[in-house]
Amino acid sequence: MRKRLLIFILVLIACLSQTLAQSHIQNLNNEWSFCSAGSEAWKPATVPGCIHTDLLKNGMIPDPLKANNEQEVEWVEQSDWTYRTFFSPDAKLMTYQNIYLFFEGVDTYADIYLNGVKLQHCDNMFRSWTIPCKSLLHYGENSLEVHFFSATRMAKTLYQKLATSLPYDERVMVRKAPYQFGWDWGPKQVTMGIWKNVSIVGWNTLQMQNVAFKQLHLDSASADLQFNTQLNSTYEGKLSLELWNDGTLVNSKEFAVSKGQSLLSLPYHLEKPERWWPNGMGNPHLYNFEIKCRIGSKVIDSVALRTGLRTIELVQTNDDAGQSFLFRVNGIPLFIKGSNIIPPDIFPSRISDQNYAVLVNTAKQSNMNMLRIWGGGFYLHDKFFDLCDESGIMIWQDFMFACAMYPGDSGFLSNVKEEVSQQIIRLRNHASLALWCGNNEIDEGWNNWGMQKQFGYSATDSVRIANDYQQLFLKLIPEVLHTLDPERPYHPSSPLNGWGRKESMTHGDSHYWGIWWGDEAFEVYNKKVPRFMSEYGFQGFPDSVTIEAFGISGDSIWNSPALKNHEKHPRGFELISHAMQRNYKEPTDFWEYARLSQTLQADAMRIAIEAQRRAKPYCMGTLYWQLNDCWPVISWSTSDYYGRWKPAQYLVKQLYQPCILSFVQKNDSLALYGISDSLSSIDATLNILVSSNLGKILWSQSTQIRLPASSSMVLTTLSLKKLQSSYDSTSTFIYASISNSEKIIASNKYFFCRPGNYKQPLARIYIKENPMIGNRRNFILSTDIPVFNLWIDCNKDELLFNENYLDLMPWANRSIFSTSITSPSAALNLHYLNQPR
Ligand code: BMA
Repeated sequence: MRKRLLIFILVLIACLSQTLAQSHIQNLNNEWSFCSAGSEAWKPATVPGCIHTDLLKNGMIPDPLKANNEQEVEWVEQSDWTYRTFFSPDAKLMTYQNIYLFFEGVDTYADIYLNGVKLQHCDNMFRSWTIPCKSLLHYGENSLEVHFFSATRMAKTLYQKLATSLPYDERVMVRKAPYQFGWDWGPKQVTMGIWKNVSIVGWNTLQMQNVAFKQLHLDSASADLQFNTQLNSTYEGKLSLELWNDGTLVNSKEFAVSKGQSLLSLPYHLEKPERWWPNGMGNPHLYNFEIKCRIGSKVIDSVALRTGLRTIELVQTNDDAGQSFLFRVNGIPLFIKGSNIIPPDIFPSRISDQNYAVLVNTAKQSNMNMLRIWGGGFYLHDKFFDLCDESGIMIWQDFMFACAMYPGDSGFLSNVKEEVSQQIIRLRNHASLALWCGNNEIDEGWNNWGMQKQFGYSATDSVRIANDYQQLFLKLIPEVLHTLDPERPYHPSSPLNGWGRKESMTHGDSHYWGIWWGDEAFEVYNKKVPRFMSEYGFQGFPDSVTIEAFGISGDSIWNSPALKNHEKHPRGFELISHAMQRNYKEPTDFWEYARLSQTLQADAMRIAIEAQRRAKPYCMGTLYWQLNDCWPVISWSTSDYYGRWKPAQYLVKQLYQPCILSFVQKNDSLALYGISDSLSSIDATLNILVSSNLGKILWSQSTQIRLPASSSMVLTTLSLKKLQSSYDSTSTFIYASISNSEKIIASNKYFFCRPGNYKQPLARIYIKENPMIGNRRNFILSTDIPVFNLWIDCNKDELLFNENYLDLMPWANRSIFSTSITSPSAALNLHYLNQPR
């Protein structure tokens, strides 16, 4: 009796003090278990998580990423699963007038039960679910259950109901990460589970929702900002809204509100704002704003908002050549250097903050200023966008639709409408968010891939499917954007034109896949230069340690099923071999082949990136395919699933430097270009020489040059004919560098022959190790004769360097650092182009 009285008094006190108090959040991620639907064999589960990772942790399935286990675990996605937790609400929580369950993400088809009562049906992985639950909640133990239904089966059932089937498969029916249904770089793992946080929230009086930040005006002198919030209120009367900037109150305003929803806004004028600049252009300055809602002296709710001030425009204007596609940041046209990214794991719930940090850091270290989040994955976690804000990495965000036609019925559209609204609200305050894009390659697919013929659509079918496309990407999404994020540019589909059309080289953005899919020579990149290259690339094998993680067994690696399963492109091995035969001698040894494929990938990237940068300002951006992987695999990635950099990643870092040199052959002459993204002009000495493969300088020339700000220009032109008649084509090369009094700014080389034919004598390379600086090792590299594509690895030790895959000349030592924590003693291995054995 006394105990009850005590509880009553405590609750009463809590009630009185809660009437005007901030909300209360109780985390419900703990103590979950799972079982196969209908069974009672409960096993411990992790939330956020998914069925595959839970089964794996409980030793109930083999690792789906290894060998051919992908196929072996297929039964998991065909089954239904139940998740359950028991929790006792905090005494404080129970005193609130309004209480709801908040599921940040449920993958995908599920029913949610509280104390045995079904509260919510979920059908979209990309939505969060807010579920009022006060009437069902009680003191002491409550049960929360989530019943999952196989998304594979749901997709099939829904697909079968279609009057006309859609290209290419069932995945389009479900709002779930498309790549989990299998891709040409990823396994098929259609998982399910509670993939984001779960909590229970109590609130009284009012809640601020959907805080939006607008820049009404911004230049270097001043900024006019506006902070809008929706108010959900059970209170009627006066309140004040306050804006705090870095802990200082900068504005406040009184409002009289009534019960229900209202919209409040607060302006802020700022003198001499510090602007946010992309990587390579300046500091990505962020402001720490906070909006507080106060009644009398009490703060009822507050929302923190960290963001940067900048303008980003997408300029798509008609010109003599066609139509531009360029980003202007803070008024300055910016050449975009970046890549596409795919989800960093096949199971999104196990992507850690650290994984995102590695990804964004790789982009930053590689001198990138933009990443495109491709539309076949999922909308990445908040942490990723925070890191991009901090690192000056702009984001091109696709909505999650890729390479297929989607349904257009009202149920599907209203589900998508809620999905895109939530995602726009979640992401729109990020300084890094530069562009919304409707989808990946759907317009191109419909118009160029022969879908209509392949599926035998009648004229009526075609019109209906095309109409559904328009409803979604030309009406629904732009309308939602118009209401929720009107200032940000929207591009309905990437690319603007398919690569088979000539307009793809003159108008808008382009995905050029003639190299790779079309089996064309790398040199074709020199001709196929669009206004903005948003996809292109070539595969390379990952590091040997990653290949071993495929789970290869048996004597012959080539015949290992695990190897075959870890190349998902139907013609992958064949296309790599073709390119190898065109440029090098194809090795028979597997490991040599793997290494040479990396060289090949880097060669392709070099030719493409140099061509696109030379063509500035005709071409104003390059986003290669692809930065990362979602499992250990042979793919187009430049850094693999484990974050190991392939040679191409180090090369991209060099090619994306603000200033580079590039040789290009034009008929009988050889032009040397200087390309600069710097905002001021560069005065430097240009040294150009012909050297023998033993390092004997046969000819040289030195001149002063001025490279204007943000330019691409021919610095010098040499007669190829003359050079070719004077020097042996397989044992000499041209080398150019520009330097100022402090350092070499840029360098590059030109072979008179295919790189595979260059005669490389055996080099003596010296490595001198200096004392460690913190946990970084410092090496001085020198050589007796020129070597190219020098690759330094650390004998299976996890070692990343600030520079690697470099050309080392006998006349210039190089100092490099390790950038990862490593054992101080691990020995280095060296490889270089055409190394004699
Ligand atoms: C692009 C992408 C992906 C694909 C890649 C490589 O077109 O949009 O769909 O993985 O090509 O084939």
